[in-house]
Amino acid sequence: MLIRNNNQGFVHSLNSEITSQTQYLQRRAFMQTLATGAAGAALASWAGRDALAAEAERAHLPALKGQPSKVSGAMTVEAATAYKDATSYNNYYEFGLDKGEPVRNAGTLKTRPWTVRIEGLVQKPQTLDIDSLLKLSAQEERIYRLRCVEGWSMVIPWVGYSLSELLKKVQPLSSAKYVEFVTLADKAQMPGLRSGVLDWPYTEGLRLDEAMHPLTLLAFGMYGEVLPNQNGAPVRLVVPWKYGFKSAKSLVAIRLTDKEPGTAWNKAARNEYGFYSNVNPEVDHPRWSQATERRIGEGGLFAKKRKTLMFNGYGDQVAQLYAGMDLKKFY
Ligand SMILES: Nc1nc2c(c(=O)[nH]1)N[C@H]1C(S)=C(S)[C@@H](COP(=O)(O)O)O[C@H]1N2
Ligand SMILES: [Mo]
Repeated sequence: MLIRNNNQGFVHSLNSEITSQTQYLQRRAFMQTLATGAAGAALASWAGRDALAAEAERAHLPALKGQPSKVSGAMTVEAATAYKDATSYNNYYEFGLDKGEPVRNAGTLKTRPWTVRIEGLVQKPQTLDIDSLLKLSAQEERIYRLRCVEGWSMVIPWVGYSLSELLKKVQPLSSAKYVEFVTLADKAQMPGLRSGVLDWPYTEGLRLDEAMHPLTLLAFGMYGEVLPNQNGAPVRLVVPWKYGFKSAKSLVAIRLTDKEPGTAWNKAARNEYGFYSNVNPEVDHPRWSQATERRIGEGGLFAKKRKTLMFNGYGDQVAQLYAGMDLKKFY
């Protein structure tokens, strides 16, 4: 990423301790009540108008199953980042380069109608309407850490299902080795496209086995609600053991290929952002260390930093994908 050493984000986090885990749990309880049909009672006990608006929005998101993730190791026991921080401190360059810009600018993103093409080296290519994609598999909630390459992290309860569920349905050909993710690039909706920082559309890529790993999530919601635009509505990728930029927002195509696809950040700075981009405290970014991170929401500028964990703490689940690979060379 660009070095953007302004303190804007920490100002946000200082002011927003109010929306927290508690409020998140209230929202979830409210959603579960909705699912059981006792919406009226829940509304009475919940912050009225806000809840009504949110309810209309959430209608797009199938009710969560009561069970937490089945994927072993997917949940972290750490407290979720405050909702307000996670939705107002964002990287989404299509809506501006500063962390506070996406929340202000992403209102112009139109998330319906929306289609996602699944194409390339598959038996059954298809173009799916977002609402069909949403219902393709059971949604579940997964609390993942997200570690940004710039040195901060968050803990977010995502809602979605494993990308592998979709890939299995389209049946990759044996020649398919990689998956390329293409995101929306529409000048009419995205003021950030005027910037030449990246080569639009923002694209990302994974090796097929990484894409098929159960931790790799196709996310439609967070904190029990549909994704806010600035977080990548209506559908994004979340790859928790890689730096945040691999988690491409607002996907329009998923393309299976036989060659390693180019990625937006690798094209912008080849020696700084590799294809793999696994979180690795031992491999410094050429311009800064990756050994520690600041958890957004933790006490602002003077909070103690946390040690960054290998594979962002998901090593037990994913380390075997890289057995025998030199992770300094394949950074
Ligand atoms: N299309 C698109 N996707 C993107 C980005 C972007 O600029 N454009 N930024 C990435 C980066 S650098 C990070 S850290 C995460 C941030 O996700 P969040 O805002 O939901 O925390 O989104 C990633 N996905
Ligand atoms: Mo990032």
